Amino acid sequence: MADIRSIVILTGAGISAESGIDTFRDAGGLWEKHRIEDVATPEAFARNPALVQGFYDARRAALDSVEPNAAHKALARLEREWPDDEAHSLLIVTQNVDDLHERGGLQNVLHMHGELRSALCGACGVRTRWEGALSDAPPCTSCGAPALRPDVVWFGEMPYQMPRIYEALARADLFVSIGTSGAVYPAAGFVQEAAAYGARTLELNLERSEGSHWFDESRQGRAGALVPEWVE
Ligand code: BJW
Ligand code: ZN
Repeated sequence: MADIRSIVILTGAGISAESGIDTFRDAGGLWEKHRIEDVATPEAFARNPALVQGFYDARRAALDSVEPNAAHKALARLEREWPDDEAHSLLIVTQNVDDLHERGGLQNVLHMHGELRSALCGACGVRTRWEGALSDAPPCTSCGAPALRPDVVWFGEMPYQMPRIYEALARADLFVSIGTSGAVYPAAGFVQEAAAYGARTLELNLERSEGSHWFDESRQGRAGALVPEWVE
């Protein structure tokens, strides 16, 4: 990687699969057990908040019994070893709402689809760290609005920090996508964006993703093996 100065890495559910967290679109994944329209849209939350809170409460509670895997740890190692000077930059963006990147030792990770261990006030936008269940839906301590919601980005909502991500994609020499199916926009479009600005692009995924043909190189296998091998 001697000629590489700026890297953007995008991770998805596949990087946490070996830790025991369900992906969305694989066989047995979350979207086989729950309909997107029932649990992952603002309309679903308005219609049936208890159902939606229950879905996220269970996934938040499940974080207690999982651990980061070799792929999370390898990215933390990359961050530690990456030169800390003005000529270099490394942005790790995750679509995941789990906290395994942080627990794997990563200092800086941008959660573009929010975080399970955070609650959001839909009225004033305040975000609060949240470990327990939200189904009792306490009022917002900041503005008094009746109920906090999970701090996750549902379909039809704007993912977090898009300007910062696009800026990094425009500067990147290398874009790496890890464990994501490439089915959800805007993240699925990052590869084309980075390539248009001249970055080399690499996919590390169990299988060829939907957008696989956009990458210069695609390696198939488990993230727990491919990521440490790539970081080496
Ligand atoms: C392994 C492995 C191992 C397994 N090792 N690999 C038509 C065209 C274009 C766009 C749209 C459209 N219609 C609607 C849209 C927009 C929409 C969208 O993209 N829809 C598509 C379905 C088409 N997008 C949005 O609405 C987004 N917002 C937006 O566009 O804002 C702009 C806007 C706003 C307002 C008005 C107008 C415009 C928001 C998307 C939010 C997505 N939210 C979710 C839920 C988050 C909360 C939660 O967790 O519940 O985010 S959906 C879900 O999918 C979650 C994930 O982050 C996201 C991506 O999934 P991911 O990570 O790729 O997982 P999988 O399961 O799909 O794939 C796992 C992969 O890993 C597989 O390939 C496996 O092979 C692999 N794998 N084991 C390595 N061991
Ligand atoms: Zn509020």
